[in-house]
Amino acid sequence: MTGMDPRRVNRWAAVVGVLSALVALAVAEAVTAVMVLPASSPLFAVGSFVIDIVPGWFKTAVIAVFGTNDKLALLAVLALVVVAVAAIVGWLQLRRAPWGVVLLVAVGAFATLSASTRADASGFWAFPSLIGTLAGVFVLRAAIGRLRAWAEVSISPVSVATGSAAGPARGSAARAALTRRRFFIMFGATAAGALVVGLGARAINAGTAAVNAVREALTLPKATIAEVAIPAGARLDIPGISPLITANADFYRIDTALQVPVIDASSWKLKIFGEVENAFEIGFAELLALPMTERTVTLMCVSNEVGGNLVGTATWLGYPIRELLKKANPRAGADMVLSRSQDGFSASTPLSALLEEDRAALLAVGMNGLPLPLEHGFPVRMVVPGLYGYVSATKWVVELEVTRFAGHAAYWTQRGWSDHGPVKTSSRIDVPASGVRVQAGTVAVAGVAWAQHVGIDRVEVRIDGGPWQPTRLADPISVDTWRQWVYQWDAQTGNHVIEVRATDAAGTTQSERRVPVIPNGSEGWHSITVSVA
Ligand SMILES: Nc1nc2c(c(=O)[nH]1)N[C@H]1C(S)=C(S)[C@@H](COP(=O)(O)O)O[C@H]1N2
Ligand SMILES: [Mo]
Repeated sequence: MTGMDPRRVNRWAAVVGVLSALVALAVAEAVTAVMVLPASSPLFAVGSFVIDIVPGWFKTAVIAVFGTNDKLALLAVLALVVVAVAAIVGWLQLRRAPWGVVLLVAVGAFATLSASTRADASGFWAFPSLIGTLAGVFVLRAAIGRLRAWAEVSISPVSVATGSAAGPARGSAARAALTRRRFFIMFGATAAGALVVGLGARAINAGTAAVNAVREALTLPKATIAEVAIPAGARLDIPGISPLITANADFYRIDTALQVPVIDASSWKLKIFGEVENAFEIGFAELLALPMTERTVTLMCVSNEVGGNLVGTATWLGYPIRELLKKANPRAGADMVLSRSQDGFSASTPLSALLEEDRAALLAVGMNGLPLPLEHGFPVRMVVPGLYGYVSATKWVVELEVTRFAGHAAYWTQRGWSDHGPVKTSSRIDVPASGVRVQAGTVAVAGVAWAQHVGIDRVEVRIDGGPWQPTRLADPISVDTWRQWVYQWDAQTGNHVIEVRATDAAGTTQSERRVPVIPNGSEGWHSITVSVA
């Protein structure tokens, strides 16, 4: 390895620029895949942005030339622009550092802005471009550093400087070979990694986008048995209180899925089998053709700490699991239904709870008027009022096996959680937030309380360990939903502790003793501290 032609160094710098763009895009695709938001990927966001800003006559001209391949043409042009700009980024970083980084960050900022200003964007849409840009900058700086090390050793006439003959020249050749090798190892490993991650993530995102398109085109049937209209008195108008119905986007999400299962509804099937007389399968279209029931139900996670937010209420549309089980006709002795999801999660639900005539255990397809969001189980999940999610609410459900508790366990029950998971009566203070400062005078202390399938009877609060005070309860939707409550507190100056406790319709009052979430749910009174000025 002797003297290195500066033009060759420039070419490699340009290639390094392209490598950093590749890394940025691959990482962005991966983040997009993890977030299950295919449209937030930078190439598509920028592409959509371009479509929005080009003038109509230009669009018409492009369509005239490329016909239905217009989108492909746009993406090809974008790719060319990316390669060209990336080459400049690499060259700038080598010859005019840090301007390469500056240009890359500027392009990244543009992509971030394009993604986060899409009509349907949420704050999350900025993440793929942001994190991708950071990764690109990291690789750009590291790889240009190695290129520089290689070029410097190869160009500088070490033998002349030291004045000695063959020895140092050989040493310099060896150093040149080493720095060259180090550059190519880094380059090769990074390029290969980016290709694998990028293409893999792109495939996942394409699959997600396809299923999203199907989901969005889906019209759910109307419920035959509709939820009774939500009573006007069920909502208290208090700023900061949990909304009576949790929006899908705000609904807590708990699952073991690293990658949200993406299921093509048309090939979805539910198998009902095990200790039954009549095992059978049902497909999505068949399910939608059955008379649907609508129910507003509060769902909750056993891992919810006292005062936590792993709880939400939605209006679910689905078919009663009871009817499917009746058709399958369980044999005597069976006492559990082991439901399994596409991704290997399982839950053990008491057969009796699923068969109860007045418990709306649903095979749900709709959530708050829309097909289930992918994260919440599209196309079909279970919802069973009164039981924690881990023993009842299987998302992406594909199997119901009728079996027995004796000798069979489910995903979490194999890991130390209780076989049975009835929801414990709980209450939470939403406002004021703990630790805040409020003005002396009348302060609304408010929140929610729930005792699914039993119902809430009363909620009380007490200040600084004083006597329990009744709160005003909003009207119930049903025993399966939480109830808002409020207490108008005459707040006096100083620091105060406020506690809440609920009593359910069976007469059981929440106990003060704190119990950890494992094995069957937290217990204890939620308390907050506020300072009154
Ligand atoms: N397939 C699958 N379904 C699942 C889980 C899971 O990990 N995988 N978690 C369960 C748990 S523990 C809870 S609390 C609920 C949460 O449902 P959500 O994410 O729609 O709020 O889903 C249940 N269903
Ligand atoms: Mo859970």
